[in-house]
Amino acid sequence: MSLFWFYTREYDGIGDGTVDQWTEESVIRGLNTRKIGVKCLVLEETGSTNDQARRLAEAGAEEGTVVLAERQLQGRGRLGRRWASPQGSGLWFSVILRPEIRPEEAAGVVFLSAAAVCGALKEFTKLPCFLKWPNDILLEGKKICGILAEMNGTSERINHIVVGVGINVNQRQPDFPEELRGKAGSLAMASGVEWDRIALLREVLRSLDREYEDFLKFGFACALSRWRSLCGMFGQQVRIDCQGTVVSGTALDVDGQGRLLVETPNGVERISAGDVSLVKEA
Ligand code: BT5
Repeated sequence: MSLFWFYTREYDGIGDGTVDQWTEESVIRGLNTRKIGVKCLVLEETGSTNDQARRLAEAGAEEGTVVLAERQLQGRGRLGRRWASPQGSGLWFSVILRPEIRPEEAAGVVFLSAAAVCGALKEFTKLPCFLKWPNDILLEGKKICGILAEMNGTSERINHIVVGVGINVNQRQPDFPEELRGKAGSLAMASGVEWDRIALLREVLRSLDREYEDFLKFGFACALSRWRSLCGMFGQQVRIDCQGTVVSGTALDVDGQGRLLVETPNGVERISAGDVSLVKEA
């Protein structure tokens, strides 16, 4: 089943001259996680790792299986938007989860994943990354990571959830399509150095493993409290595009179901879905 792809790259100017070894083995060896990363499929190129992971999940792949691609040709975000996934500079991967929870609790997976990735990025880089509702990660006001969680199941039960994570690691501004240049950033752009992508991936997988375990044990409230501690938009002026309707006000908090509470001139509104822009950046 595994398609191994061996990738080597000399570091440009930093590091100790070691090379990235993108193999299943290099990703999961000594990872010491309980679930996340039990198996890893490394692809040179694919349409979308979420689609690959969905196909594997439908064929019975184990919980915690990771699908990673060096380049995505049809990387996507929410509502079918495109996700720029060029070769050699980011981390584009998806994880298969099979939580034994009710479908209405599945939103917890979105929050635990965002908190896990943001926590790992902060820990690994010491850069001031923060969360923007519900699951974007920003650094210096630019989006450096997006997460796309897709559920398969019925109103009664979840078959699987695929959590797709896209992290901009070593891109420079010209690597982004022109329309993203003002709003997309990367760890390298903010820090001036290139990062070891495999080491970062392993940190993220470990963090996901811990947060997932806690979510299964302690529930949505636990994931939300971790998410809150990494959120950088409370108290800020926001503008939320809810598919046509626009809500403007001050972001206050999230409620127990993860809805965003916004103080507006008409009172506090609860937002279930939408695109948030920070009117004044953090
Ligand atoms: C997201 O959607 O932010 C979720 C992105 C998830 C990508 C991962 S990569 C691995 C896995 N496989 C996939 O096919 N997807 C997942 P959304 O909130 O809808 O944001 C999409 C918007 O972000 C686009 O419309 C652009 O404006 C912007 N964007 C696109 N590519 C970007 C990039 N590389 N960095 C920052 N912003 C980007």
